[in-house]
Amino acid sequence: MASKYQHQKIEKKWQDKWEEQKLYTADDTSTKPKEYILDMFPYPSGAGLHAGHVEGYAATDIAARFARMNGKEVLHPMGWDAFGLPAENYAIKTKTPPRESTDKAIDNFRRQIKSLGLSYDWSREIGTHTPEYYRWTQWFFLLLYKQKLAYRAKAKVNWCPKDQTVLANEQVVEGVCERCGTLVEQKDLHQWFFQITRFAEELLDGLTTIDWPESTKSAQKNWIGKSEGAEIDFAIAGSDISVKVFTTRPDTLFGATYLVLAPEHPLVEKILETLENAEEVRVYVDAAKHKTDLERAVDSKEKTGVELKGVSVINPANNDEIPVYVADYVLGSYGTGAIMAVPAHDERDFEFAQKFGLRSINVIDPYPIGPCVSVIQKIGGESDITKELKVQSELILKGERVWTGAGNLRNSGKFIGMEKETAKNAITKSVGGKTVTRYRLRDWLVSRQRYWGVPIPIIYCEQCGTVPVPEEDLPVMLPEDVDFMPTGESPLAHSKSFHDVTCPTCGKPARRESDTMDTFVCSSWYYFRFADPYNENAFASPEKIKKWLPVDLYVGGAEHSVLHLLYARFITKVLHSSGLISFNEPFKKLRHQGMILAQDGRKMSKSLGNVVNPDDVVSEYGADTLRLYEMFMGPLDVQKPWNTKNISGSHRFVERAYRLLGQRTDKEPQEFAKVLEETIKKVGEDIKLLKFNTAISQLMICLNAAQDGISQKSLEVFTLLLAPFAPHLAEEMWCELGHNESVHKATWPTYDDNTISQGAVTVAVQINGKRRGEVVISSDTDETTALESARAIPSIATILSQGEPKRVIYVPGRIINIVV
Ligand code: ANZ
Ligand code: ZN
Repeated sequence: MASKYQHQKIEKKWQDKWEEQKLYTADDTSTKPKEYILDMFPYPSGAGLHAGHVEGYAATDIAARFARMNGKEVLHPMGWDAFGLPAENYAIKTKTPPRESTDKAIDNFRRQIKSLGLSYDWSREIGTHTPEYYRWTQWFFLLLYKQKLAYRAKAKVNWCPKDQTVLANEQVVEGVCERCGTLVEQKDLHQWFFQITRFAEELLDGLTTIDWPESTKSAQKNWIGKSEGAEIDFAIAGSDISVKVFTTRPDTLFGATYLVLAPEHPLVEKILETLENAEEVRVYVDAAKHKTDLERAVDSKEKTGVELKGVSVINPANNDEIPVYVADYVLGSYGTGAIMAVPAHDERDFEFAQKFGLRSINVIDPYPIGPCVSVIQKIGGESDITKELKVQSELILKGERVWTGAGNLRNSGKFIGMEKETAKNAITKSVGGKTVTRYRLRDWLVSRQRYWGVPIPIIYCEQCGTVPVPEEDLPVMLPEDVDFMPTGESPLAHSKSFHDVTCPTCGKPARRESDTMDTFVCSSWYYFRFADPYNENAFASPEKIKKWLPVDLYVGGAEHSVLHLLYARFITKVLHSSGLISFNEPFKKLRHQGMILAQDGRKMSKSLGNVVNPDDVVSEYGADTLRLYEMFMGPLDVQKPWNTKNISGSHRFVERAYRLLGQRTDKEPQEFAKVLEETIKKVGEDIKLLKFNTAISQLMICLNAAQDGISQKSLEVFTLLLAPFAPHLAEEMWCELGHNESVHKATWPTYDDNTISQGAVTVAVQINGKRRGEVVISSDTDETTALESARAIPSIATILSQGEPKRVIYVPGRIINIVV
């Protein structure tokens, strides 16, 4: 046994051994219960691994190792989300083909990830940019096409008129092209869509069945944006045309004092020439083209609009003639692209009405303020609060304040006095309206006018029209000899060999679709492929899918709360409804890792020069130290700043644990048994809850308690507990303890509740008299050991790393107060 722990040598040694022994290969034929533990596979950027990657990967690795030690057959794979815009941009800048730069980045990522000693089954590695993989991405496209879930339609895209190219949303910076600064336009082009909206209801329903963070579920719910409302027709005065509006508040129809059309509403174009202010309207409509829906929908923005002079519509409830406006706060893509505006009960309408001097009629008697007013009148007395209430409610009743709450109808003809919810149906019916359910969710636009992506497997033939590439002709290979510099079209359109084909149906010359797919298509199904990565006859066989899926634990960044996680659920639902799989949610349990900030509390970024490179930490302190440090920083899901100073704490822990080998004794102190049992219990429970920071605290307590000597048997147990967190260290110790088989194939220890309940006490830990936490120690623990135990609390460790305590006041069994 070497006296000092040589992490470089030891970590490399075990990594090689593990690989040689195929220790982490998931066995398809195993009869043990399975556990599928998955990380969001990374985009292999040229910048290499980020401290945030390490956090998520270390977390799932602990869960995977723990599951194996608890008798599970674990599938824990890794791969590369390799297509995408950054590689293409890099190619344009440096003239390196995207495949070259991507493969290089992958090699670097793989090297970095391997240096962390993570227990991935590398035999299942996949890359979305390989023909073996993207063949099946194309197959998925065809599956959707056959079910009419993939279709082509015109859609608005960001268009740079100077570069003659389509821009992704992230390439539009404050309305101008990121590359040349030209004002970006919204242009109508033919695009491919996946009809995710058909699954809106199922995507909502499924949320109640999965163990995901509430914030993520609610983000998806809002994105889907279900609302129940009504469509009501407003006749144009003096014509037989009418405008259909969508409203969630038909109960306020009597308060509708004007109507608003979205700038892209077809009626605007149709009646433009007949308007008294045609020119003014045209200028406004053109200006709106430069804004994205997101910019237009911002609530804080001042409302703009133009009246359509010369037209008016009839409010069908009371036959009032009301004016019509075009305004960009109404979106063309939602509802019917037209609204009835009710300033008295809608904030946006109120703001607009104020600006344009439009009427506001209150039609809902504010409840509970309404009854309050009558109570005030009855009592006669007026406190400040009741006075204020009265002022407010009078303003509301005059339509000078918005009331969005409950109440009964006023100013509403025969519906006066009716409760608002009841009135919704009654009024809709009385004006011949239709009750409808609307979703904010839009179909998924999947085509990209880009080179570095999966070719869409479609052929256009003059005779046969749109022809899907026959399955047996897949993959449609991405040509490697193209000029990927930007022009007006997809770069693939310029590759003659790619572009000119014969029609698979009639054999005549035809043209291949030159767009590629959104990379989110690649990542919407990759978790299936890990179950059966070499299958040449299917994206994965039914048996392997049944064996491994769904994913039991999925960990990744919260930035994927919507797009990726929604698309993956959609694809799973498509497979389910096609009868190809038996489950309808891909990820049973999801957790996000919190962002790791730089030491200065800001986001790590190259330009700020505050990025931590995991390679540096691994070479100086070792992978185990880095893993322990990141897991000890705080709860997994919270944001936390890097602190280089604290790394040495984790490093000391590794060295002290290793030294225990030399502290073995036959006469282990009696109390230690209890601490060890407590540690088995606590660490196991915490891992199940992914509370790794507190699990490590407990390991530190146990290590401190072992300083007075530890038996061979106890040290074996301690080593087993250490294994998921510091796999190299534990393996080395296990070997030194005389075992031939890997610690990672050993069984997780059990504990005896009886031992634990003997004499354990909770001691409060204070810093300068302020409570900072507690430790569970035996009632006869001495001061030095108690202080060491207190150091295992992260906040205390941080404080004590700045200087040793001035004084310690210790009352055994009660309190330890540290004066600094
Ligand atoms: C009249 C009304 C009165 C409305 C009232 C609200 C409150 P959600 O709940 O998000 O579905 N709306 C309809 N289509 C719109 C569009 N294309 N662009 C912008 N706004 C639109 O919102 C539905 C409400 O948003 C609808 O109900 C409509 O305003 C507006 F006291 O109609 B409401
Ligand atoms: Zn044809």
